[in-house]
Amino acid sequence: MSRDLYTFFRSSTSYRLRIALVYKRLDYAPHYVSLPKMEHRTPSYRALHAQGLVPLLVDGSRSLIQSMAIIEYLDEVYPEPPLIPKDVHGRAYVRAVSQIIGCDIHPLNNVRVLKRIQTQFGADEAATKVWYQHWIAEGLGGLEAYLDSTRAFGRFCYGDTVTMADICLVPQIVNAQRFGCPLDDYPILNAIFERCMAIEAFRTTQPSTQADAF
Ligand SMILES: N[C@@H](CCC(=O)N[C@@H](CS)C(=O)NCC(=O)O)C(=O)O
Repeated sequence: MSRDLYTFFRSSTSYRLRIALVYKRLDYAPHYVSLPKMEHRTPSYRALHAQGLVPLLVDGSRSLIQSMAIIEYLDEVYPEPPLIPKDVHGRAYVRAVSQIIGCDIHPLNNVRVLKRIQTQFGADEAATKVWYQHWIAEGLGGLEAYLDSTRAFGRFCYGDTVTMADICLVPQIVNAQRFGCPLDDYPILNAIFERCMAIEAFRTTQPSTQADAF
């Protein structure tokens, strides 16, 4: 069965899927969609992804969008190794951590949002960076406090095995590093990040390794 991933090297949501696919040892053919060249907004790409965003996964005959929904899909269809806990409280916790990143941090710093504050409010490069760094500090600060308060983390966000939460965390940290965000205040997140980066699926799929990286 064919499996096609539409991806952009710097896209953190694409990176989430690259990690999940490699972690589950699922082969895929990458199709590179350049966000700077606006390839995601072309009619031909929009015919595949109505929203005009990456990532898009075509798994056999099924076309799938939204990275967290796709990770849950992959986990149901290809259960080993699991990325979602079996226990109901664990699942709620892993989804909560994932959604702090996927719903409360990432959308505020997405390319189209950064471009919009520039075109509508005249933010220059420096002001855009301040905006980005503000939402990272707010988001990762809250996430660090949440992990610290629940004490559900171990080597990874939930216990000692990789879950969807780690797959959301690592790309967000990589992006924050690229924007020069101070990250010293997040010792729990940093330790989990380092442990994840020692795992092949996280390391070999990072933006700098991708064929479309520049
Ligand atoms: N919630 C979506 C977000 C998808 C998304 O916004 N992707 C970004 C790249 S990380 C994108 O395509 N941005 C293009 C733009 O903002 O114009 C998901 O998790 O898949």
